Amino acid sequence: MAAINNENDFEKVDLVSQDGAKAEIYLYGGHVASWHPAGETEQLYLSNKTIYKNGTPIRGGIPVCFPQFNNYGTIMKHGFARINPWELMGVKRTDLEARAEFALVDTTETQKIWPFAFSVKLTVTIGGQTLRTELSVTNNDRKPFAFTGALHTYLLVNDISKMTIEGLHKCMYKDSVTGKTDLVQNEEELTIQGEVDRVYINGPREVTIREAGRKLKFKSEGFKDIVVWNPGPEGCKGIKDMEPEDYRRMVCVEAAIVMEPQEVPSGKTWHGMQELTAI
Ligand code: TA6
Repeated sequence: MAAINNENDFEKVDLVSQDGAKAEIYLYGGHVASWHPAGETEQLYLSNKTIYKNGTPIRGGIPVCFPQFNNYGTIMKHGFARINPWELMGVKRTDLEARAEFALVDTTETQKIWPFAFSVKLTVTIGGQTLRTELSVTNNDRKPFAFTGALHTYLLVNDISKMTIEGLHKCMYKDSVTGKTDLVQNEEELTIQGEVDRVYINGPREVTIREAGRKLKFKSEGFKDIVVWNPGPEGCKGIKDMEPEDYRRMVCVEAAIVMEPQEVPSGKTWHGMQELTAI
């Protein structure tokens, strides 16, 4: 069911809906690497310098960060979901949508890092102008657990200096560059000049990414926070799997759980969703 990509030998699913929307999802990381809304061009940034190697996360697309966001916890940065193989559970097509489901469950290796029995389901749905990514986390353990995480979405932009993000006015955020907390965004619209790394705490359910001739609506549910990240020129030079100028053509806007870990009692399931719509 999953086609082999010959360039890098990582298995991926090429999802196509009846109206021509397309997505590519690697089993490695359960990683959405490409999305074209129906009749439109690529909307996700994927680095040309991505290293397709076990143990290294794919740079771009939508890495799934689980069970840890960045260093908010005790295990490796952004958790292990993005560097582990997921299983393809099925692909479905209706008149309106195409959908693929992936699963990641605990192994002896993950148990050594994070001692819990879990199953995570990722559902990727495309159709028309929308890409929906749903994540559900089930606790199969006898004890409760808590996790942080994100759908670390790299959006492709034409020119970062001309892009704005609307919907974050008056929102409270932590500046991860300076470490300052309890800040409030006074600007009506967020523009990116230099390095930006912010966690909007209990962020809005909807923001809009706007460029000349293009608008992308970002919606989320279940994920309490929103992260906005661009490494800026200096930061980008230090990232070995990005071109030095790539900060100009990407911005990460991420449905995330950062500041308050999500608890999942034994036997229960948490659900979260992120939806992008090109307008
Ligand atoms: O989501 C933003 C962030 O946590 C930044 O602090 C930055 O480190 C970025 O993720 C990328 O992390 P990575 O481990 O993929 O290089």
